[in-house]
Amino acid sequence: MTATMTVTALLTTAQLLLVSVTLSHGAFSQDSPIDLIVLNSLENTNMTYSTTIAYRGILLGAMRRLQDAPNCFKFTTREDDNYGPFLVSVNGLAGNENDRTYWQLLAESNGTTIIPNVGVGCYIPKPGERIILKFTKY
Ligand code: B12
Repeated sequence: MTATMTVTALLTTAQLLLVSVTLSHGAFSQDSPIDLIVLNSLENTNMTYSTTIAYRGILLGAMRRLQDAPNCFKFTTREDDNYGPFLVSVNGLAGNENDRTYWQLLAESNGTTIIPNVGVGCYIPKPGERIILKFTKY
């Protein structure tokens, strides 16, 4: 009788722990697919890549995974003391202060496009969101 009660108590504790971990960590989620569009607005060219984003993962992680996969996506960043990684070049094309060009980060979902107020090292894409890296002028 006592042994049964102890086992029941232990099981209940374990279940509570699992529920608490699930609530705080959002279950044991799998990576979600996202599209990454590389858009050169000055030459009117674009390329679409598919990659995955970890649960609540940063965009930079998805970009690194894509870069490590056998496709043509390449990028470089420069570390900024205050804001983290600044996206310098994509597929060999770099922004340039003289030409006032840069890679802008955009995110599109349900037909609405936003300009995130953080860079690739901080932005957390939502599942299904389309990320646009747009070569443009400022
Ligand atoms: C000018 C400016 C830009 C210019 C910088 C180029 C230039 N030569 O002027 C351009 C247009 C390229 C730019 C781009 C972006 N910017 Co900006 N930018 C600014 C701004 C208005 C002034 C920066 C400045 O000149 N400081 C004075 C100089 C002397 O200091 P500095 O340290 O040398 O400045 C450099 C850094 O700030 C860097 N920089 C500028 N923006 C960003 C963004 C990120 C993520 C990083 C890592 C570095 C960085 O470029 C500056 C010149 O070299 C600040 C807001 C502010 N009032 O500070 C926002 C600001 C820094 N930018 C911001 C953002 C979000 C971006 C973008 C990510 C926007 C987007 N969605 O595309 C992109 C960067 C994309 C990428 N390629 O990684 C945010 C950063 C917040 C954060 N916590 O990440 C700020 C604070 C504005 C905001 N929304 O609140 N930006």
